[in-house]
Amino acid sequence: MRMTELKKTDPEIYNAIVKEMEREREKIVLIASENYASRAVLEAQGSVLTNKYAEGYPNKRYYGGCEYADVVESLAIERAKKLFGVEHVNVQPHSGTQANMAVYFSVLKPKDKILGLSLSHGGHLSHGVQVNFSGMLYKTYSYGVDKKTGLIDYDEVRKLAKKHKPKILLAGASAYSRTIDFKALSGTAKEVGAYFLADIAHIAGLVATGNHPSPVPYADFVTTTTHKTLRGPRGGMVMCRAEYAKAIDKMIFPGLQGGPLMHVVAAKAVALKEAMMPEFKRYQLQIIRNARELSEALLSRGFNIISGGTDTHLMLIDLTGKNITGKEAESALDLAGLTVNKNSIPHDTLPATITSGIRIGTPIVTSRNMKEHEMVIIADLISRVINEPHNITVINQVRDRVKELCRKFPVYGDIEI
Ligand code: DSN
Repeated sequence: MRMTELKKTDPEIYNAIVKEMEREREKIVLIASENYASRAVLEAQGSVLTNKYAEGYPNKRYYGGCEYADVVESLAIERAKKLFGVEHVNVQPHSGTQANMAVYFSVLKPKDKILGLSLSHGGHLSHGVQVNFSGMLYKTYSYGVDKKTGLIDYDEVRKLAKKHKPKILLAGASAYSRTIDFKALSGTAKEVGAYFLADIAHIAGLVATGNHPSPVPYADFVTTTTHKTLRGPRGGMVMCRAEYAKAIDKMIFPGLQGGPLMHVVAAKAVALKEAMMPEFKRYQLQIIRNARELSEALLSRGFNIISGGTDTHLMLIDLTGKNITGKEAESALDLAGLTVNKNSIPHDTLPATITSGIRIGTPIVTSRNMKEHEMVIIADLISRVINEPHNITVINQVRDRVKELCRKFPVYGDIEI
């Protein structure tokens, strides 16, 4: 994977890629929604399949020469079906939001109602936020987490569902650290005659390996991205019962998208194969162990974690007692080589551009083979920076320690660019 041609043809882009590689190698990335795709995934994504138009589906294409595109897409579909135990899969969505859009467009009309977890309580833009198409087209309602416990209050969801009678009840989150009770939510959906959609973008890897209960037995539709805990290429998928297969396929193409990104579909197939390996199961378990250890180590250093900890790959830290905003914490930590994202906390009084929290996840550090021992070190480094964000000596000391750790746990060590 040597980019000799790119170096000659477009040194500006080449240099940006070299710098990005350095950044990924030399920083400890704790962004819960990111991961390091394997070299095999990168190779498939960087392949000649990017050249191919393959509008349609395997054996039903609108272009000639699709025989290898068919091989690739059929493998991706079969692997996803097997991995998640679903009846039907569409592997063409370009993103998680487009996967959700396909579900909405398949069963809703404009102004129909949807009920999902509020963005400011850990939900996602595409679950009905006003500035997103989902909030513009539909009448949206949201449930939140309990102020005291930080947990989804399932009785409250039921009350809201009975009051608003949504056509879709949505489960799934971007910044909720606890196990989601898909069974309870599907019961509520049934009770009010709503479709039940589970967006498992964040926890797909955990679900695939039995480290989080699967929504598949209960949901009408399950959507996901493929690049978070699943560790594949950037993209999405829709999974559903056979009865909705035609509607979903028709909505993805020709409804919402044109030609599928076949190089990305190939990389999805590779990631799905990797996800069936025993080491992937061990990897997912270690993600959770690392998150638990990190959250305990942060708690013991005086941090406040929403809901008091985590069952998954992430945690949401409430910085209100620390005299620092999420934005300031994000900058100071990044300067020290620890990359996180600012994140609203439930009932935040600051805007989403500032926030009172940061979100921290362990998928990437676990991909680097770091274990519980390193999580304690990372908690210590985070704590030092947050306690003295303007102390350049501390920032430099932490940065050196981060570099040392990154050298000990290399990533993409076999890739020369
Ligand atoms: N916004 C992404 C995340 O970081 O969770 C999900 O789309």
